[in-house]
Amino acid sequence: MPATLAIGPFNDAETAALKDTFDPQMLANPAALDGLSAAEREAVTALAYKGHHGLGAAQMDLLPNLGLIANFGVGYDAIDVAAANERGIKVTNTPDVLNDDVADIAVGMLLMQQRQMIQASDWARSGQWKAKGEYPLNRKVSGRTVGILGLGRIGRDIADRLAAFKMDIHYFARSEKDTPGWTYHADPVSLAQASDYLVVALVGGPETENFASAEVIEALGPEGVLVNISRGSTVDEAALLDALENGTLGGAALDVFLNEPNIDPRFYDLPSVVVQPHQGSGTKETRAAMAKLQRDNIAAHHSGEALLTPVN
Ligand code: 8YV
Repeated sequence: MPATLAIGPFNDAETAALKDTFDPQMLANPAALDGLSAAEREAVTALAYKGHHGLGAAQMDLLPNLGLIANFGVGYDAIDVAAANERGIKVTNTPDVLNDDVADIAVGMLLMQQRQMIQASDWARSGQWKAKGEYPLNRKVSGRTVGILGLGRIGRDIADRLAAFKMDIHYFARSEKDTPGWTYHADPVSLAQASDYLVVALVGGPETENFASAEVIEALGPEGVLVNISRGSTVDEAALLDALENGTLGGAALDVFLNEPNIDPRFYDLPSVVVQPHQGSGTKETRAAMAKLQRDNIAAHHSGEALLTPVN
């Protein structure tokens, strides 16, 4: 079989399945490519990729016979697809199988933020419930207005869930969708103005960088909450931190950040922020499905069949 290489922080189950199927060399990150011999690099025709380190032209040039980069994840902003195109390298991702989990965590984080579930849990555990009585009142979530910034597959699943919370659904997308009863906004600032909550569900990459801008954050306002399950790059993080610190934004619930996992420590000092360690797709069931889809794409490539989920 042609050689497969695996790069990234694959867990034990993912590693075992990759080894069973393709017996790849396993590298921790793209920088480790430098440690391979020329013969090892030349043998590689498919790459199983996981993680958020950049994979660009320089790394692709170290693998002159590479035909496929199979990404573990729906977002492939770490991979330079233009550079892959120039070299005739196909790229695949793992769409759809993670929609439910990511939508679940977006809704869960919103509830955690508005119902102050972390602080309320501490209140009970620390004895304050017994000593001081009932927890201070927080905010009602059902029936409010939510803006979904990016109505792709995951954005739509989030909207469907929040519709069941009797919310008024507003959204921004590149074009208006067939969504009776939901309100389209061509401008993210107008979306934020209309919304109590803004859920960022954009794809990552240069086109969406800082899309949730300082103006969008300001328009959401002092009672507003920003939820981000997409990529840290989609939100102007400096403006977000300033707005949270000076109270011009009410709160945030974030699964993604710039510079993960070395996130800005200012987030830890803000009680109005729910912080999650980029675990949107992180269930055993979904990660197994993502890993299988990645392997199926590699198997299809090696046997000359059509790729299941190509992105280029
Ligand atoms: C990551 C994700 O793939 O699918 C995505 O785009 O962000 C995640 O599911 C996961 O963190 C593994 O790197």
